[in-house]
Amino acid sequence: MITPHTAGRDGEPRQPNSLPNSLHQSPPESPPQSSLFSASAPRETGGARHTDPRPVARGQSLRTRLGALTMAAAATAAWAAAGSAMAEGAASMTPAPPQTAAVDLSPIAQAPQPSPLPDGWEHGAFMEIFVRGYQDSDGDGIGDLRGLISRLDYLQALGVKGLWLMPIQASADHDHGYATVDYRRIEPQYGTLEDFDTLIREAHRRGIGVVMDYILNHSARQHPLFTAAQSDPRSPWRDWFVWSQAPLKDLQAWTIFDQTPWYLPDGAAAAGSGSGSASVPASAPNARSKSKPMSKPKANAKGRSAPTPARYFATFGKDMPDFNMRNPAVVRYHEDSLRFWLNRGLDGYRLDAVPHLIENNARDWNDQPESRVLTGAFTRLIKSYPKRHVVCEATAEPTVYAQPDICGSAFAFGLERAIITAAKGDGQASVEATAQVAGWFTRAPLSMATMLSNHDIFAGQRAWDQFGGDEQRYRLAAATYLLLPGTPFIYYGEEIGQAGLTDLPGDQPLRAPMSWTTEGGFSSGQPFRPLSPNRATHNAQAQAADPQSLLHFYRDMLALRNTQPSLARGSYEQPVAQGQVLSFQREWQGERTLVAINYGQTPATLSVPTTADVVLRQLYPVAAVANGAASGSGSGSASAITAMSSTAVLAPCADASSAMRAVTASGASSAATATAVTGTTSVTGVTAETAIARIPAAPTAPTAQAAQPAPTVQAAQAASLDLTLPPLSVQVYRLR
Ligand SMILES: [Ca+2]
Ligand SMILES: [Ca+2]
Repeated sequence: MITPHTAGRDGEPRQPNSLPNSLHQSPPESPPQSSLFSASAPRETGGARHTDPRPVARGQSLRTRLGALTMAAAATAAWAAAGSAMAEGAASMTPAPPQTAAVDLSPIAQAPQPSPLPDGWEHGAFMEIFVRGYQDSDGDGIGDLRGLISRLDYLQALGVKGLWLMPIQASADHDHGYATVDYRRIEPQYGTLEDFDTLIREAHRRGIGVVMDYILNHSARQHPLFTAAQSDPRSPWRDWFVWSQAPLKDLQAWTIFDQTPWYLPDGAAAAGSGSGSASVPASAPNARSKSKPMSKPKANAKGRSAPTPARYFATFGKDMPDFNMRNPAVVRYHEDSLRFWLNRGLDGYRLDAVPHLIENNARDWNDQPESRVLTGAFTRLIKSYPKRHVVCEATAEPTVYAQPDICGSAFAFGLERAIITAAKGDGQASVEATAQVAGWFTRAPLSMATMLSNHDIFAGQRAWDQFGGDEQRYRLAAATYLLLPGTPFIYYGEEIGQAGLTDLPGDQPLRAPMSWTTEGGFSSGQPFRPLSPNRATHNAQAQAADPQSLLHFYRDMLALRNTQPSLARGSYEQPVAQGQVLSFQREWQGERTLVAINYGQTPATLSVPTTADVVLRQLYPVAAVANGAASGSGSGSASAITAMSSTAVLAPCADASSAMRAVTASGASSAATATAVTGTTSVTGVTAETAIARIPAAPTAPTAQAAQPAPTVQAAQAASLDLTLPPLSVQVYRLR
């Protein structure tokens, strides 16, 4: 989604016909598709043959006065048809829609495209990348695919396992890319299909998957099909979009994002003055509106002069007209276009704005049941390819869209605000937010996508700006979402604390060029947008050289995810919110980890329910003893666990021997075999010793554990760990 007020603001009409026709290269696995090479579309094949066979449903779809029951009946009919279209293979499709010289509309069959990625790759952290702002390779000031390819080593070193590319298909807006003009062409400013293929290959070589945005709901106003549709009501593509000839007063009930979604097309003033002759070419600017109006019965469209000009429907503002997703031809076109990229090895999609696919009336336009059904069908198509991932943008009901029958994953909108509020540490607000964070994944699918912020201002400013440059609290927020369940999406530059811009409209402050060096390092030419104001201190090069940097902190967190499967894909258990302290445990195939975060300014002691005889191994912070830099206390040291009765106390200590002394001095039961040994852990190449202590079983615990009925064993052997957490700290343990 892109917020309407900024959409397409610099969207000068493009000239799609003038673009290099590089798309006329089928992937090697695809069967020859001669229709790809059609130079032009035979006009006579258009019109009625491709008219939506469900005029009743379509005609009713936007009528504001119809009751919900009528809507439901119409929708059922519509979705019986659409569903069968989704179920069909491309090869068995009904005749292809007429071609236009400007865009490839040909059917695309599924070509087997195995994935070289490891199972479960999608549980690793992703990076959301705005290609325009990432790295320019040729000095034109605009980021491109070759630039991104040159930064794959950086991304691999950071530990990301997936990339989400904001739209890279040809678009009209010259910025965010959500106004698509060709779904099967790379944005020329970004490169070519060959560059895309290279990107996929090079990413895969580094164990990184690539998903990209796909905008189902709308195209650009400059999309050739829309320009044809708006200029001729009898265009074969008229019904690919949503129209109404209802009087304006009847449309006033519609308000989406504080504005009307109904717009007059270009040249609308002349509507109704043309000849209406069947011989009028598609491009005739004065063609009379003869289309079946979306909100009027078919019988009203008999060639009489229309009382009002038809308006098109556009959820996200006039520059991005909604597709008519009740038209099976539109659905098929998207199916084919999705396959186009999957056949080339793409690893999945971020599906944009899916609750907006279908509208029913002025009240029922958001998250309609039909949108869920359709989204689920697209997801199934994508996942019919091996190891493909789908993540949806569904602000309405993210947890619902994350269900396997719809998207499987969806962004956890709302969680980001709770995390940031908790981490800001501001009194009661922080306490309440901590509880919200702790409870989130008790109610939400663990497959959700998490983040701190993204390219949309509705999801907040860049994290740096939200924290006012408080890097310590920034780290707590990062640790929270990088260690919680879900697939985390880091917003490019977040890992170096890149600041947003000021004095720019809309979302633009969020999308500055990536800060690679003190000078910027983004382009040898004039960047398309000002560079981030804090690049002198917060750039990738400087932070890579500083082990204490935010970048290294992100690397550490991702290394934990990448080395502890429980943190990447494990369960979510024993959440505790105790004031400004959060803790939870994760478990995967017998591996159990414990995360504890103190958002408070003062030390905290956290009682963590666990079982007796547990072994804790500190994974983070990594002890510094291996480097001979051990300190006797603080978050950088190892910890020892002491046992007193059934309560274990975790106290910082420098190394294993002091851990042992601490255990002994604590008065642990002499009968118990309290032990402390040194262990070795390797995190991102940092090898360090950590202290491991065994908590002896509580004296009262039954000795014949296996003989006890499970419920009582659990109760009898319950113990608790009292973790001592320094202010503003993160601790991660492995429990065994
Ligand atoms: Ca460039
Ligand atoms: Ca829509």
